[in-house]
Amino acid sequence: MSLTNIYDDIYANPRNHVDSFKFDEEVVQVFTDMIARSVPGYMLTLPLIGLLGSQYAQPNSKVYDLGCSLGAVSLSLQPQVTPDCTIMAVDNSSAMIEKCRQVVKNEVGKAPIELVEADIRSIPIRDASVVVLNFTLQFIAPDQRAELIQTIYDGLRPGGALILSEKVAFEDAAQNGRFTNLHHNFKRANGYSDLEISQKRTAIENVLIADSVPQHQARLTEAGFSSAEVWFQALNFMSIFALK
Ligand code: GEK
Repeated sequence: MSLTNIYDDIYANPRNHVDSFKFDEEVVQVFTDMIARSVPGYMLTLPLIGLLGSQYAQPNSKVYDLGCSLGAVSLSLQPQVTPDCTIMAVDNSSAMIEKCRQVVKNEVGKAPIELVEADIRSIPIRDASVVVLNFTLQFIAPDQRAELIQTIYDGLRPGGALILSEKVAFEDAAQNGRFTNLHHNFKRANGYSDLEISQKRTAIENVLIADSVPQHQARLTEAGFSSAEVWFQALNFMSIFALK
């Protein structure tokens, strides 16, 4: 089954009160369209994560897709890693996991994808060669991020890799403002109205908290990663590749 790409118009009509953003049934229905029109470079990162991941996936190891949503990263990795790997796709939204189950296919000769409905802060990470956090860490409370990164580091085999994609903030306020405007222009160019942009911003402002690239790199180094390089950036969205 392929994903039906339902057009995201969740914030198209004025609301008296804008609730905090949640990955619920309504969002799940439009998720593929929402993320593609909201995150610059998202569609490009997916095959590249498959390519990067396949270089570091070790035989008989686990590959983690943390905050898997509808399984896009898992599906990109599946044909590229050896079939004796197990891909652990984890998300704590039951609506996401339910829909993901309809999308993800396990075929003979390909690495199996195990879907897990759980909070990524509470699952064990063991015997991993590749861990992917594709736009997920930004939804974890900032004071809990270091512990999660440490758990990932500890669960990686030597030579293993973490791919961490995030929306980023800039330490300089003027620079931050310029990139925020650029991102809003990107959304406008993709068909979102000013009302949609503003209501979504209100919904997400206390839910998605962006760190800067130096903050991410310092956290990764502190956890023990020997390198943490930005390998991709589109406006204020980037991805880091960190090696154990
Ligand atoms: C993709 N990686 O398509 N535990 C588990 N899952 C969580 C948690 C948590 N504590 N917090 C948030 N999530 C995907 C896109 S979306 C990014 C990732 C976005 C899940 C949440 O339910 C959602 O599915 C995902 O993280 C974030 O490549 O929408 O900007």
